[in-house]
Amino acid sequence: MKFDIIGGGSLGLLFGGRLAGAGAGVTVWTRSERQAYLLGSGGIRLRSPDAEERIVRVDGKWIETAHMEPEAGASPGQAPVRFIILAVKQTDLNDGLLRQIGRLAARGDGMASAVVCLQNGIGHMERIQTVLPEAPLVAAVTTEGAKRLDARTVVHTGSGRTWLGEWGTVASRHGDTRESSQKMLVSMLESAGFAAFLSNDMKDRMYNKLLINAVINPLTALFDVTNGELPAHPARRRLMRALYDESECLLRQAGIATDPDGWQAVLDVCDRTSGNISSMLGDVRSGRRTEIDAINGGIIRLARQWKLKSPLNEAVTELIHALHKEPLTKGA
Ligand code: KPL
Repeated sequence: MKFDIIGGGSLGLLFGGRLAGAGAGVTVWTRSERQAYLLGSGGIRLRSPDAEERIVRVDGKWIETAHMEPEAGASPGQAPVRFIILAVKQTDLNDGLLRQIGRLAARGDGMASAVVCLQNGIGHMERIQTVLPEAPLVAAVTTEGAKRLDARTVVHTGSGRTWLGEWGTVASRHGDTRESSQKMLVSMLESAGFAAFLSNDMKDRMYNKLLINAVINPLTALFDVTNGELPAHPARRRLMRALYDESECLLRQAGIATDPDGWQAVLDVCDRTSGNISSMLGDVRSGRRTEIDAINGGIIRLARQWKLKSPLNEAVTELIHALHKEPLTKGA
Protein backbone atom coordinates (compact mmCIF):
# COMPACT_ATOMS: atom_id res chain seq x y z
CA MET A 1 0.00 0.00 0.00
CA LYS A 2 1.27 3.44 -0.87
CA PHE A 3 0.84 6.66 1.10
CA ASP A 4 1.47 10.25 0.14
CA ILE A 5 1.65 12.33 3.29
CA ILE A 6 1.08 16.02 2.62
CA GLY A 7 2.89 18.05 5.26
CA GLY A 8 6.00 17.36 7.32
CA GLY A 9 4.60 18.68 10.62
CA SER A 10 4.11 16.63 13.77
CA LEU A 11 1.16 14.52 12.54
CA GLY A 12 2.59 14.11 9.03
CA LEU A 13 5.87 12.77 10.44
CA LEU A 14 4.12 10.57 12.99
CA PHE A 15 1.75 8.94 10.49
CA GLY A 16 4.39 8.78 7.75
CA GLY A 17 7.03 7.31 10.07
CA ARG A 18 4.83 4.66 11.62
CA LEU A 19 3.27 3.60 8.32
CA ALA A 20 6.70 3.31 6.71
CA GLY A 21 7.91 1.38 9.76
CA ALA A 22 5.06 -1.09 9.17
CA GLY A 23 6.13 -1.70 5.57
CA ALA A 24 4.02 0.80 3.60
CA GLY A 25 5.58 2.86 0.81
CA VAL A 26 5.57 6.44 2.09
CA THR A 27 6.31 9.72 0.36
CA VAL A 28 6.25 12.83 2.54
CA TRP A 29 5.47 15.98 0.53
CA THR A 30 6.79 19.09 2.22
CA ARG A 31 6.51 22.83 1.72
CA SER A 32 10.27 23.29 2.02
CA GLU A 33 12.75 21.79 -0.41
CA ARG A 34 15.26 21.42 2.42
CA GLN A 35 12.93 19.29 4.56
CA ALA A 36 12.16 17.08 1.55
CA TYR A 37 15.90 16.56 1.03
CA LEU A 38 16.53 15.82 4.73
CA LEU A 39 13.68 13.30 4.89
CA GLY A 40 14.67 11.58 1.65
CA SER A 41 18.32 11.29 2.63
CA GLY A 42 18.00 10.53 6.35
CA GLY A 43 14.45 9.24 6.90
CA ILE A 44 12.08 10.04 9.76
CA ARG A 45 13.42 9.78 13.30
CA LEU A 46 10.56 8.41 15.41
CA ARG A 47 10.88 8.79 19.16
CA SER A 48 8.59 7.01 21.61
CA PRO A 49 7.46 8.74 24.83
CA ASP A 50 10.21 6.82 26.73
CA ALA A 51 12.88 8.21 24.36
CA GLU A 52 13.42 5.03 22.31
CA GLU A 53 14.36 6.03 18.77
CA ARG A 54 14.21 4.42 15.37
CA ILE A 55 14.84 5.73 11.90
CA VAL A 56 12.52 4.79 9.05
CA ARG A 57 13.22 5.34 5.39
CA VAL A 58 10.73 7.44 3.43
CA ASP A 59 10.76 9.28 0.17
CA GLY A 60 10.85 13.05 0.64
CA LYS A 61 9.46 15.31 -2.07
CA TRP A 62 8.89 19.01 -2.40
CA ILE A 63 5.21 19.75 -2.98
CA GLU A 64 6.13 22.24 -5.71
CA THR A 65 7.23 19.26 -7.85
CA ALA A 66 3.86 17.48 -7.64
CA HIS A 67 3.06 18.51 -11.21
CA MET A 68 6.03 16.41 -12.39
CA GLU A 69 4.40 13.14 -11.28
CA PRO A 70 3.49 10.75 -14.11
CA GLU A 71 0.05 11.07 -15.64
CA ALA A 72 -2.59 8.39 -15.18
CA GLY A 73 -1.56 5.03 -16.62
CA ALA A 74 2.08 6.00 -17.07
CA SER A 75 3.40 4.05 -14.13
CA PRO A 76 3.19 0.29 -14.54
CA GLY A 77 3.49 -1.79 -11.39
CA GLN A 78 2.06 0.87 -9.04
CA ALA A 79 0.56 -0.27 -5.77
CA PRO A 80 -3.14 -1.04 -6.29
CA VAL A 81 -4.28 1.11 -3.37
CA ARG A 82 -3.01 4.55 -2.56
CA PHE A 83 -4.00 7.12 0.05
CA ILE A 84 -3.13 10.77 0.26
CA ILE A 85 -3.05 11.85 3.90
CA LEU A 86 -3.58 15.57 4.13
CA ALA A 87 -1.75 16.50 7.33
CA VAL A 88 -1.48 20.28 7.05
CA LYS A 89 -3.35 22.82 9.13
CA GLN A 90 -6.54 24.47 7.87
CA THR A 91 -4.62 27.72 7.48
CA ASP A 92 -2.33 26.03 4.92
CA LEU A 93 -5.17 24.58 2.85
CA ASN A 94 -5.17 27.02 -0.02
CA ASP A 95 -6.55 26.37 -3.50
CA GLY A 96 -3.02 26.07 -4.97
CA LEU A 97 -2.11 23.24 -2.57
CA LEU A 98 -5.46 21.54 -3.18
CA ARG A 99 -4.89 21.65 -6.93
CA GLN A 100 -1.45 20.02 -6.44
CA ILE A 101 -3.18 17.30 -4.45
CA GLY A 102 -5.77 16.92 -7.20
CA ARG A 103 -2.88 16.22 -9.62
CA LEU A 104 -1.40 13.63 -7.28
CA ALA A 105 -4.80 11.98 -6.86
CA ALA A 106 -5.23 11.69 -10.63
CA ARG A 107 -1.82 10.21 -11.48
CA GLY A 108 -0.62 6.63 -11.59
CA ASP A 109 -2.65 3.50 -12.09
CA GLY A 110 -5.94 5.10 -13.07
CA MET A 111 -7.51 4.36 -9.72
CA ALA A 112 -8.50 7.56 -7.93
CA SER A 113 -6.61 7.88 -4.65
CA ALA A 114 -8.67 8.64 -1.58
CA VAL A 115 -7.74 11.86 0.20
CA VAL A 116 -7.73 11.45 3.99
CA CYS A 117 -8.26 14.79 5.76
CA LEU A 118 -6.84 15.17 9.27
CA GLN A 119 -7.54 18.87 9.93
CA ASN A 120 -8.78 20.37 13.18
CA GLY A 121 -11.88 22.54 13.14
CA ILE A 122 -14.81 22.58 10.75
CA GLY A 123 -15.51 23.90 7.26
CA HIS A 124 -12.46 22.31 5.58
CA MET A 125 -14.24 19.24 4.17
CA GLU A 126 -16.68 21.44 2.25
CA ARG A 127 -13.79 23.56 0.92
CA ILE A 128 -11.76 20.52 -0.15
CA GLN A 129 -14.81 19.03 -1.85
CA THR A 130 -15.37 22.24 -3.82
CA VAL A 131 -11.82 22.25 -5.21
CA LEU A 132 -11.56 18.45 -5.62
CA PRO A 133 -15.08 17.39 -6.65
CA GLU A 134 -13.82 14.12 -8.20
CA ALA A 135 -11.65 12.88 -5.35
CA PRO A 136 -13.05 10.36 -2.87
CA LEU A 137 -12.68 12.08 0.50
CA VAL A 138 -12.20 10.42 3.86
CA ALA A 139 -12.76 12.58 6.95
CA ALA A 140 -10.45 11.70 9.83
CA VAL A 141 -10.30 12.67 13.47
CA THR A 142 -7.32 11.77 15.59
CA THR A 143 -6.43 12.29 19.21
CA GLU A 144 -2.83 11.07 18.78
CA GLY A 145 -0.35 13.41 20.45
CA ALA A 146 2.84 14.26 18.55
CA LYS A 147 5.55 16.86 18.79
CA ARG A 148 7.98 17.68 15.98
CA LEU A 149 11.46 18.40 17.28
CA ASP A 150 13.13 19.20 13.97
CA ALA A 151 12.66 18.60 10.24
CA ARG A 152 13.12 14.82 10.66
CA THR A 153 12.30 14.08 14.30
CA VAL A 154 8.93 13.52 15.89
CA VAL A 155 8.04 12.36 19.40
CA HIS A 156 4.89 10.34 19.91
CA THR A 157 3.78 12.13 23.06
CA GLY A 158 0.50 10.36 23.69
CA SER A 159 -1.45 7.47 22.21
CA GLY A 160 -4.93 8.31 21.05
CA ARG A 161 -7.54 7.03 18.64
CA THR A 162 -8.21 7.72 14.98
CA TRP A 163 -11.63 7.55 13.33
CA LEU A 164 -12.17 7.57 9.59
CA GLY A 165 -15.26 7.76 7.44
CA GLU A 166 -16.27 8.52 3.93
CA TRP A 167 -17.28 12.11 3.22
CA GLY A 168 -19.70 13.18 0.51
CA THR A 169 -21.07 11.16 -2.33
CA VAL A 170 -18.49 11.07 -5.12
CA ALA A 171 -19.62 8.37 -7.53
CA SER A 172 -16.77 5.89 -7.67
CA ARG A 173 -15.76 4.03 -10.80
CA HIS A 174 -14.69 1.26 -8.46
CA GLY A 175 -17.90 0.69 -6.47
CA ASP A 176 -17.26 -1.72 -3.59
CA THR A 177 -13.52 -1.26 -3.91
CA ARG A 178 -13.87 2.00 -2.03
CA GLU A 179 -15.35 0.42 1.06
CA SER A 180 -12.82 -2.38 1.06
CA SER A 181 -9.98 0.10 0.54
CA GLN A 182 -11.12 1.99 3.64
CA LYS A 183 -11.01 -1.28 5.58
CA MET A 184 -7.50 -1.84 4.24
CA LEU A 185 -6.56 1.65 5.39
CA VAL A 186 -7.79 0.90 8.90
CA SER A 187 -5.92 -2.40 9.04
CA MET A 188 -2.73 -0.74 7.73
CA LEU A 189 -3.03 1.92 10.43
CA GLU A 190 -3.53 -0.83 13.01
CA SER A 191 -0.39 -2.62 11.80
CA ALA A 192 1.40 0.70 12.25
CA GLY A 193 0.33 0.70 15.91
CA PHE A 194 -2.60 3.15 15.72
CA ALA A 195 -5.98 2.46 17.29
CA ALA A 196 -8.05 3.14 14.15
CA PHE A 197 -11.77 2.71 13.49
CA LEU A 198 -14.21 3.20 10.65
CA SER A 199 -17.07 5.49 11.57
CA ASN A 200 -20.45 6.37 10.06
CA ASP A 201 -20.85 9.48 12.18
CA MET A 202 -17.82 11.52 11.24
CA LYS A 203 -19.71 14.81 11.50
CA ASP A 204 -20.45 14.25 15.19
CA ARG A 205 -16.88 13.07 15.80
CA MET A 206 -15.48 16.15 14.10
CA TYR A 207 -17.67 18.39 16.23
CA ASN A 208 -16.65 16.55 19.40
CA LYS A 209 -12.97 17.04 18.50
CA LEU A 210 -13.85 20.68 17.77
CA LEU A 211 -15.09 21.00 21.37
CA ILE A 212 -11.70 19.80 22.65
CA ASN A 213 -9.78 22.20 20.40
CA ALA A 214 -12.16 25.09 21.14
CA VAL A 215 -11.20 24.90 24.81
CA ILE A 216 -7.54 23.86 24.82
CA ASN A 217 -6.16 25.72 21.81
CA PRO A 218 -7.17 29.36 22.46
CA LEU A 219 -6.66 29.18 26.23
CA THR A 220 -3.19 27.60 26.05
CA ALA A 221 -2.29 30.26 23.48
CA LEU A 222 -3.65 33.11 25.59
CA PHE A 223 -2.02 31.94 28.83
CA ASP A 224 1.14 30.74 27.07
CA VAL A 225 1.08 27.38 28.87
CA THR A 226 1.45 23.71 27.92
CA ASN A 227 -1.65 21.54 27.61
CA GLY A 228 -0.89 19.99 31.01
CA GLU A 229 -0.45 23.34 32.75
CA LEU A 230 -3.79 24.67 31.50
CA PRO A 231 -6.17 22.92 33.94
CA ALA A 232 -3.62 22.92 36.78
CA HIS A 233 -4.60 26.42 37.88
CA PRO A 234 -8.14 26.75 39.39
CA ALA A 235 -9.01 30.04 37.63
CA ARG A 236 -7.87 28.71 34.24
CA ARG A 237 -9.79 25.50 34.83
CA ARG A 238 -12.96 27.49 35.59
CA LEU A 239 -12.52 29.42 32.36
CA MET A 240 -11.99 26.15 30.47
CA ARG A 241 -15.21 24.81 31.93
CA ALA A 242 -17.17 27.95 31.05
CA LEU A 243 -15.90 27.89 27.44
CA TYR A 244 -16.64 24.17 27.24
CA ASP A 245 -20.19 24.61 28.61
CA GLU A 246 -21.01 27.44 26.20
CA SER A 247 -19.64 25.52 23.20
CA GLU A 248 -21.20 22.17 24.14
CA CYS A 249 -24.60 23.77 24.73
CA LEU A 250 -24.46 25.51 21.33
CA LEU A 251 -23.50 22.32 19.48
CA ARG A 252 -26.26 20.40 21.23
CA GLN A 253 -28.83 23.06 20.34
CA ALA A 254 -27.62 22.86 16.73
CA GLY A 255 -28.51 19.16 16.73
CA ILE A 256 -25.04 17.65 17.20
CA ALA A 257 -24.76 14.53 19.34
CA THR A 258 -22.21 15.74 21.88
CA ASP A 259 -20.23 13.29 23.97
CA PRO A 260 -21.77 13.03 27.48
CA ASP A 261 -18.20 12.64 28.80
CA GLY A 262 -16.90 15.55 26.72
CA TRP A 263 -15.56 17.59 29.64
CA GLN A 264 -13.62 14.57 30.88
CA ALA A 265 -12.33 14.08 27.30
CA VAL A 266 -10.91 17.63 27.37
CA LEU A 267 -9.14 16.94 30.68
CA ASP A 268 -7.86 13.57 29.38
CA VAL A 269 -6.29 15.23 26.32
CA CYS A 270 -4.58 17.79 28.59
CA ASP A 271 -3.29 14.92 30.68
CA ARG A 272 -2.13 12.68 27.81
CA THR A 273 -0.41 15.54 26.00
CA SER A 274 0.66 17.38 29.13
CA GLY A 275 4.15 18.26 27.92
CA ASN A 276 2.90 19.51 24.52
CA ILE A 277 2.15 23.00 23.49
CA SER A 278 -1.04 23.19 21.43
CA SER A 279 -0.79 23.87 17.72
CA MET A 280 -2.35 27.30 18.34
CA LEU A 281 0.24 28.28 20.93
CA GLY A 282 2.92 27.06 18.50
CA ASP A 283 1.44 29.31 15.79
CA VAL A 284 1.20 32.32 18.10
CA ARG A 285 4.78 31.86 19.30
CA SER A 286 6.06 31.70 15.74
CA GLY A 287 3.90 34.58 14.49
CA ARG A 288 1.95 32.30 12.11
CA ARG A 289 -1.76 32.61 11.37
CA THR A 290 -3.76 30.49 13.82
CA GLU A 291 -6.72 28.17 13.17
CA ILE A 292 -8.97 30.25 15.44
CA ASP A 293 -11.42 31.05 12.62
CA ALA A 294 -11.87 27.34 11.82
CA ILE A 295 -12.23 26.38 15.51
CA ASN A 296 -13.95 28.97 17.74
CA GLY A 297 -14.90 30.94 14.62
CA GLY A 298 -16.72 27.80 13.40
CA ILE A 299 -18.70 27.69 16.65
CA ILE A 300 -19.58 31.39 16.34
CA ARG A 301 -20.85 30.87 12.76
CA LEU A 302 -22.96 27.93 13.89
CA ALA A 303 -24.37 29.99 16.79
CA ARG A 304 -25.34 32.79 14.38
CA GLN A 305 -27.00 30.31 12.05
CA TRP A 306 -29.14 29.15 14.97
CA LYS A 307 -29.63 32.71 16.32
CA LEU A 308 -27.77 31.82 19.50
CA LYS A 309 -25.17 33.81 21.43
CA SER A 310 -21.54 32.78 21.91
CA PRO A 311 -19.90 35.52 24.00
CA LEU A 312 -16.96 33.49 25.30
CA ASN A 313 -16.11 32.09 21.87
CA GLU A 314 -16.29 35.61 20.49
CA ALA A 315 -14.02 36.91 23.25
CA VAL A 316 -11.30 34.27 22.76
CA THR A 317 -11.47 34.71 18.99
CA GLU A 318 -10.95 38.46 19.29
CA LEU A 319 -8.13 37.99 21.81
CA ILE A 320 -6.31 35.48 19.59
CA HIS A 321 -6.63 37.82 16.61
CA ALA A 322 -5.19 40.63 18.76
CA LEU A 323 -2.37 38.36 19.94
CA HIS A 324 -1.50 37.42 16.39
CA LYS A 325 -1.19 41.07 15.42
CA GLU A 326 0.82 41.86 18.53
CA PRO A 327 2.41 38.70 20.00
CA LEU A 328 2.93 38.75 23.77
CA THR A 329 6.39 38.02 25.06
CA LYS A 330 6.55 35.90 28.17
CA GLY A 331 6.98 38.04 31.26
CA ALA A 332 6.09 41.27 29.42
O1 KPL B 1 -5.21 18.97 18.52
C1 KPL B 1 -4.58 19.59 19.36
C2 KPL B 1 -3.82 20.76 18.90
O2 KPL B 1 -2.86 21.15 19.54
O3 KPL B 1 -4.19 21.28 17.85
C3 KPL B 1 -4.67 19.20 20.81
C4 KPL B 1 -5.74 18.13 20.96
C5 KPL B 1 -5.04 20.37 21.67
C6 KPL B 1 -3.40 18.58 21.32
O4 KPL B 1 -2.36 19.50 21.46
